[in-house]
Amino acid sequence: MTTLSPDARDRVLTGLRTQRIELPSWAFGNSGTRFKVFAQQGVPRDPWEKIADAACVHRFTGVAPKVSLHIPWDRVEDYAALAKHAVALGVLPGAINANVFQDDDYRLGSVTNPDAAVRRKAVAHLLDCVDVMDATGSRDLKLWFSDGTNYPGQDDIRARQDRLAEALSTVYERLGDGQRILLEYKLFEPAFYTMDVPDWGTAFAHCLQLGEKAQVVVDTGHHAPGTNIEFIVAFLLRAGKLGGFDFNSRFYADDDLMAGAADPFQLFRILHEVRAGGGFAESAGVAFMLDQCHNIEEKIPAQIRSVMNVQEATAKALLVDQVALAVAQEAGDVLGAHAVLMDAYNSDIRPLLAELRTEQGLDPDPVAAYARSGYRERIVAERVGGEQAGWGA
Ligand code: PSV
Ligand code: MN
Repeated sequence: MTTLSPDARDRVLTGLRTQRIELPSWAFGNSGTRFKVFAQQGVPRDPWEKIADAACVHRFTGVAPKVSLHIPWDRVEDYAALAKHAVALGVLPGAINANVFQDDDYRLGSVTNPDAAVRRKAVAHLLDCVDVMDATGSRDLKLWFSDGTNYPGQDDIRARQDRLAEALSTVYERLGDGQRILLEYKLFEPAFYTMDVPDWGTAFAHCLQLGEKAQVVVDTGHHAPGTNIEFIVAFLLRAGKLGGFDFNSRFYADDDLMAGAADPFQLFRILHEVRAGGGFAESAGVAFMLDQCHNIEEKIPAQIRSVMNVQEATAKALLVDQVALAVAQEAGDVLGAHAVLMDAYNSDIRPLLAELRTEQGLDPDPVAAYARSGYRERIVAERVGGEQAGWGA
């Protein structure tokens, strides 16, 4: 085991004790690609069961007390009752994700559709989502638009920006105290020629125009290969516009694989910038969310593993000796500064995390503890009949 100085140990433990990671309800449903969705046994049939699975992840990790909901995938009659159900299981509803990408009406876009009636329908859904937030006590409205065009000339790029700005401003006006819009960008897919919010710059510009209650959310899978995501994070934090993350891993496109699986070093670099920019402070309001799909692996342990990956990268980011780093940077010591980062990244912090879990009354190995718990066997036996939730249900 790497020997850590008492100061470093304290710093890492203190930071980890307050870290919170939010889980996506949709990660517990069946998912796949357009080629095949492999159904798994014991998958939730409704939002109540998805929340139960998220609560299970929290029981074993101790750091995931919130569940993001996706509307209408998680539509229920009584959202206050759903929130109560979550609280009874030891978790809380988190961000409300608006879904304006799955109706036939949205073929040419939602809020940017050339047809005003379709735009009105989309905006009405976004406003309904704010009603849901009022009922669940959620702070964040996460907006991702699949809107865009497939062919040059298909629609007027500038007019679509105008329509987007108008819709965003209507929703912004409806936000209550303490509520905010998190605007998510994505380079491509489902639109292939232009996306209406393709990158952080576009999201940032719209958020700036809207005001303080609008911030950008960085989905780590939504960039071109080779994009320096940590630069974006540093820039947004400095501007007070980093609202949160949708963490996941990608090898090729928007793969939605487990956070920290494809490139743990990138996750470390991102979290190092979060720390450097003060983003771990509660007052910074950065939401650390996962946005993943588990197509071939078991969902609950995959969520546990993902949470642990974010925790490990956070621990390494907290381990960076910022004083030594600043000294080396000021002296123009390129190799020395780089070595400070690499020392932290190459440290094995797993024993410290095990210690932290033990201190918190948790099993030091959450994945093994889950496997032993009998939860999986119980849901497989109990969740028989009904329709399993899927990506889109
Ligand atoms: C779009 O690819 C996205 O990242 C958005 O966050 C959606 O809400 C989510 O995925 C749906 O899985
Ligand atoms: Mn996302």
